[in-house]
Parts: sequence; structure tokens; C-alpha cells
Amino acid sequence: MTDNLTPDQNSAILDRMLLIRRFEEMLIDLAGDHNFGHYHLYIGEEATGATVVESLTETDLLLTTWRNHGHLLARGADPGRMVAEILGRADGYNKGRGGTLHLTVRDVGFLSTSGLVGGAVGLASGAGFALKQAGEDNICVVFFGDGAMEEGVVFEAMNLASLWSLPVLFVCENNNSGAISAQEGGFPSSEIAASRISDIPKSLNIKSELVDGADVAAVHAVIAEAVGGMRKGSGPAFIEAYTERWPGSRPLWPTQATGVTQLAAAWDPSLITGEYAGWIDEFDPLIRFIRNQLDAGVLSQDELRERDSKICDQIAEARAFGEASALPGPESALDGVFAA
Ligand SMILES: Cc1ncc(C[n+]2csc(CCOP(=O)(O)OP(=O)(O)O)c2C)c(N)n1
Ligand SMILES: [Mg+2]
Repeated sequence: MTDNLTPDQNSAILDRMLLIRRFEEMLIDLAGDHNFGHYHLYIGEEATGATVVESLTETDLLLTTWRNHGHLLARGADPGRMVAEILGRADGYNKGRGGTLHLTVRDVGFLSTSGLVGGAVGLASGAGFALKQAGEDNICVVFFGDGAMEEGVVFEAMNLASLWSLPVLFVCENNNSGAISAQEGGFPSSEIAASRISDIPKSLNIKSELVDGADVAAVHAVIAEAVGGMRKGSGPAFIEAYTERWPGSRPLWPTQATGVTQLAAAWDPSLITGEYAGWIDEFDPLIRFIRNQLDAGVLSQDELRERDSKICDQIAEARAFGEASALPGPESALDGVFAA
């Protein structure tokens, strides 16, 4: 895919992808030191979230799922306050009430994060309705997994979005390829009767595209076109972004299956080893994007190392901030409770 992004855009996307990768790798370590319950990582899907936000304005709205860290970081949420929330601490974005599964950040446009499969999709059509009533050209983007396509509410939400021409961008992150079944000890994956997920919205007259979710330029091309049309009132759009599931997200609990990412693997094949070498070499979106930027001559190995080192420092600070944050006091137990 020819590059349709400016050097500044590519650079911003690379920083977001690095930030997400290093945040998620840190969380695996953090989970070894703290019991914060079940959690989900965005490793392997970074190119999608980091690129989608490039087409958004500050006043657009967003919704996401339990696999939300990458979307929030891409949109500019503070990693320290995210760690605090994940650890259930008072400085967390949701005062420790949401944890990883319901981590949401209003300051950067997220209305809510739903732990229900398909939950965010129904809310997105509601948000799209509100935006249309307001008469501005803002849009609502909802990220959800392939599993959501099994839920009735998703059909209803897409149907209304189409009938009422609502400005909703449905981004289905299909990471089912390479998943192992729940019976085999894997994280639940989807079973959809349609040959392709992206065919389903077409039956409701929603413009729908299938894209390699690990290819930054390809994601940008389809998203920019969809968003451009939506801002002119063309109604909803649907993007199926498929990725090969990261081996560390195949079991029920995340594992550091591919090791801490060595960025030099982008130019030194001797570093690509182990059981999942094939995933790193062919499917890792970060390694792919670094190779692409090096080949294009817009990034040097030294510059990459320097930027990564700054991001690793930022993540270490975020972890320290979260771990130093206090648990919410007992006197705050009823804060935010609206009915007794
Ligand atoms: C309504 C509902 N049913 C079941 C679950 C349990 N559950 C949590 S995640 C999940 C699979 C989701 O897969 P997918 O939507 O593809 O997202 P992924 O985690 O692969 O990104 C299921 C069945 C749930 N959270 N909500
Ligand atoms: Mg999935």
C-alpha cells in the first residue's frame, strides 16, 4: 500500500504504537506483582487504534471495550492515571472503580467502556443520534471485537444507524485468526455464520471495508475516506480490521509469549527466534511499521532507539505513579452512587 500519510503523521503513529507496546509489556510484569484481576492486552492490534485516531478531531466521541488500553493511550490518556485505575487506586481516571475492564477517560472523548460484548455498540448509535441532533460535523467511533457480531444489540444498533443516517464509525477489530478455543484453554473467540464479518453491515446498506489491521497505511486509507464521507453526512461506515492474534493473547490470561519486543528485530533477523518467530516476522504491526519507515528513509535506527528509550522511561514513571497512589478511602465508598 503506498503511503498516504505525511512524515509527521507517521512519526506520531509510531510513537503511539511504541507507547502502547511498552505500556502493555509493563502490565504483564505489573500483574506479577499485584492481583488486579483479569485483563486484556492490545499487543498485535496497535496499528489500528494508533492510526484511527489520526482522522479524529478533539470533539469526536469514542467508545471501546475491555481491550481498551491501546485506544485510550492512542487518544492521549495519561499512562500514570491509567495504571492507577488498573490497580484500583484513588488517582485512577475512575477513582479506582472501573479497573482495567471499565477504564474510561472522558477528558479525551471516551463516553464509556463496556465490559459487555457488544455493549459499547448500542451506546455508539445513541451517541451518533445525539451528535446528529446537535447538528455539528462530529462523529462517534466505536471499537469492538469480532465476538460482538454474535450479539443481537449490534444488529439493532447498526440498523438504526443506517436508517437514521447516524455519524457512527463501527471499527470491528477481528483478532480471531490464530485464536484457540475456550475448550482448549483459550480466550473465547467468535463463531459467525457469515463468510466475512464485513459482509454483514452491507446487508443494512452500511458502507463496509475489510482492511489489514496491522498495516498503518492501509488502515489510514480506509478510515480517512470513511470519516471524510461521514462528516459530510453520508451516514455510518463499518471497517473490519483483521489481525493475526498475538500469541500472548491466545490463552485465557495474557502471557509474555513473544518476549519483551526487541525493536532491532526489524533489521536483524537473527533476533527473531522461538516458537512464535513467525508471528513476529510476519504479523507484528510494530516491527512491520518500523521496517517500513526505515526502508522509506524517514527513520534511523538511532532515532528509533532514542524515542523508545524516552517512552520506556515514561512508562516506568507511569508505573511508579500508579503504585504510589493510595487505595480509595472507606469514606468515599458511596461517592458516585446515585440511588440507595
Ligand atoms: C454479553 C457478554 N457475553 C459474554 C461475555 C464474556 N466474554 C468476555 S470477552 C468475550 C469474547 C470477546 O471476543 P471479541 O469480541 O472478539 O473481543 P476480543 O477480546 O477478542 O478483543 C466473551 C464471550 C461478556 N463479557 N459479555
Ligand atoms: Mg476477538
